[in-house]
Order: sequence, then structure tokens, then C-alpha cells
Amino acid sequence: MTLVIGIVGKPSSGKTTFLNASCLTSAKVSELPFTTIDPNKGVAYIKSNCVCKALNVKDNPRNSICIDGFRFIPINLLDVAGLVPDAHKGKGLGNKFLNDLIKADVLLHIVDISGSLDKSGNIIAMGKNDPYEDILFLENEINLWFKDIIEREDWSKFTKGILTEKRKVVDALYDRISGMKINKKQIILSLKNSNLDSKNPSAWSDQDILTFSKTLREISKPILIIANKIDKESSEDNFEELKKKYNGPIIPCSALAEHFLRQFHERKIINYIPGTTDFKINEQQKIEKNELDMLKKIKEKILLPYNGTGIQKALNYASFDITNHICVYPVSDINAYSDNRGNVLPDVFLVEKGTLLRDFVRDKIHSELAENFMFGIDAKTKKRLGENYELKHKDIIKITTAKKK
Ligand SMILES: Nc1nc2c(ncn2[C@@H]2O[C@H](COP(=O)(O)OP(=O)(O)OP(=O)(O)O)[C@@H](O)[C@H]2O)c(=O)[nH]1
Ligand SMILES: [Mg+2]
Repeated sequence: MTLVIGIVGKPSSGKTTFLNASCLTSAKVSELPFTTIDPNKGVAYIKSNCVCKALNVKDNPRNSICIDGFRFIPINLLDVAGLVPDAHKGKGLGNKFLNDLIKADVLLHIVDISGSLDKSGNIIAMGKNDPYEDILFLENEINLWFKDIIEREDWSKFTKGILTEKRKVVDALYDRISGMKINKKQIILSLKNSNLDSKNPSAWSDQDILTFSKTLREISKPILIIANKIDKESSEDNFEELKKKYNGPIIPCSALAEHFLRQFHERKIINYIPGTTDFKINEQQKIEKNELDMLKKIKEKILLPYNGTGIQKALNYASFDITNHICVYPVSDINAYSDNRGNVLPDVFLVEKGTLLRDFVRDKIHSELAENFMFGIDAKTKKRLGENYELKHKDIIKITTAKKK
């Protein structure tokens, strides 16, 4: 299953701009709140140092792209409508549209760090809004959305059913929220962390349901804070203030700057590799003076002080640090590192840390192969790997199967 990153935030914080910049899409953007109603989808790329560099081979990627020794691996991005305080009571567009994010593995909260939008996305004086309050209200709305899904209209009927049918609480909850990309391990951990593992759901109070929903949300759909519009006046001070109040990771970002850089790159005016702090101007192309000035400003005000525009950092942080994914390269030929058509390092897959070789073969390679699966070979060391081998980041693996009878 491909990694899905959901984009949330209040109206006009820059969610669609973030998607467009990441995916080179052209979904509608405007300074009016609630520009997005139906969700926008795109394919973005996670960037990882490709193994081709260390092996000193020329690769022919198929499911991904390699630029200057950086492997760009596709993931799905999903941008939804803006969320406002009390959305769960129907304010703004409500929170039902969040159901589009049910398949997300992690959420990026796009915050307007310039503080120049009220809670509904209307323009106000710069610095008037406290971004920390946006973090609090949005998390609350997302948690209540989870509670709505878990509780639904028939909670008491559901909990009575667990008792009469003598079902395991974990199994019953798992079935109830199937389709939300939540596994049993996450449910068990949430019950434990909410101190509800020995209390039957029929005895849960409203607060218990909320505590469980919040804990499960944090575990299954963690939120990474993106301080967007860092290019604006007053953003820098607000960013420093926010770091004092919020003790989780915050990625400073200018979706607009990334959008311009990608556009200039597409027009061949510059050569820009996402996630870097510089670009090369193409001397052969004609460039307007105002465009040149803008590029200079982007470099001095964003790329250098913030170590990039933040877009690639946000996508990578969400994939590698928050949801703990690693890169695995399957091959057929352990000497040439190629598939059976001679493509060198053709594919790379993102898998969760802790994935065993058998699960990798079943989920990523072919479920039929898993039945015949015998062992793997580490292409770098040529060592045999058993089905319970735990995959490591940048493993290059050949899967050996039994011959069909
Ligand atoms: N200065 C600056 N402006 C930005 C940035 N990102 C987005 N904007 C502007 O913010 C406004 C809103 O952007 P959108 O991407 O439409 O915001 P949204 O969050 O998708 O808004 P809704 O769909 O209405 O919820 C537009 O005028 C964008 O040009 C940024 O990094 N810097
Ligand atoms: Mg939008």
C-alpha cells in the first residue's frame, strides 16, 4: 500500500499551494476561504540518498526517479477543505469531509505562521492571530472527528453486542473501524495508553470514548506541524514564539517559494532539485529582471536561512521520522543489482521499520510469491536471509522462490 499523507488546516493557510508545489498540480488556489471543497489528490516524492551512489552503478529506475544520486519515491498527497473551530458542530463545511482522509497514514497541519488570518481564514492584520491556538483547535477538531467515527449512532448497541457475543474488545473495535488503516497493534496500544484495557466499552463514559479516540488518532494519524508562509513579514518572530509554546517538531515552510522554484525549473529557467538550498540559473534562457529578483529573494530569505523551502523536509520527516518508513530495493540479480530485464535497481519500496521479509514479499512483491517463498539474499553481502529477517533501510534483496510444480 502506498503511503498517504493528508493535508489539513484552517481555510487559506496554504494547503492547496502545498499540494500544487509538491506534486506540480494546478488545483485552484485563492486568498478567499473555502476555495477547496472537493479533495485534491497528487503524487509527491520522498527523497532518499540512492544506493546507486555507494555501489557506484548507473541505475534505471522504474517505480521511482533518480536525480544526481537522490532517489525520489512516489507517495500520495491528499488536500481537503479548510477546517474551522466547532466544525464538529457543523461550522464552516463541518468535519464530514475529513472522511476523505481516512486512508491517510500521517497528517500535515499547514499553519499560517504569519498570523494574518483569523480562525476562518479571513485576512486580518499581520501577527494578530496566534498560530499556537490554531494547533490546539485543529487537533481538537480532528480528535472529535475520530470520536464521531468510533462512536457513531449505535455505540451502546455495539458495546452490548461485545458482551452478548463474548467478543474480544480489540477484535470488535478493529471490525468497527475497518477501512481506517488502523491495525490491531495500534488499537491495543491505544487501549493501554488510555488506561481502558481492563474496562469494558459498555462502561466507558463519554470522556473515556474521547480519551480513546484521541489516543488512537495520535497513534494512527499523527500530525506534523508545518509553519507555512515563512516568507512573510512577522513570520520569523511568530515562528520563534511558537517554538517556545509547542514542544513537538515544527517545519518552517514556504509553499509559495517551492511553487515558484518548481515552475521556473519546468520552464527550464533554473535547474532546481527539490530539497536543496540552491539552484542553477540556465544562462541560455531569457529571464526577466523581476523574475531574477524574485529568485534572489527566495534564495536569501528562505533557502539559505531555513535550509530549503521546507516542502521536501516536511514530506521526508512525515515518512521517515514520524511514520518510520525505510527504503528497500528488490532485485533479481545480486551481482548486477538488476531485475531480470537488466534494469539496475529498478524499484524501491517504502516499508515500515520492523517489517519482516515474509511480510514484505506478501505485501509488496506478490501475495502468490509469498506462498512459494523460500528465502532472501542480501545482494550486498550475498548472505541468505530467512523469512523472519527484519528489513533494514537501504537493503537490496533478492527473493528466491520454490519452483512451481
Ligand atoms: N506568502 C505566501 N503565501 C502563500 C503561501 N502558501 C499559500 N499562500 C497564499 O495563501 C492563499 C491561500 O492559499 P490556498 O493554497 O488556496 O489555501 P488553502 O489552505 O488551500 O485554502 P482553502 O482551500 O480555502 O481551505 C493564496 O493566496 C496563496 O497564494 C506561502 O508559502 N507564502
Ligand atoms: Mg485549498
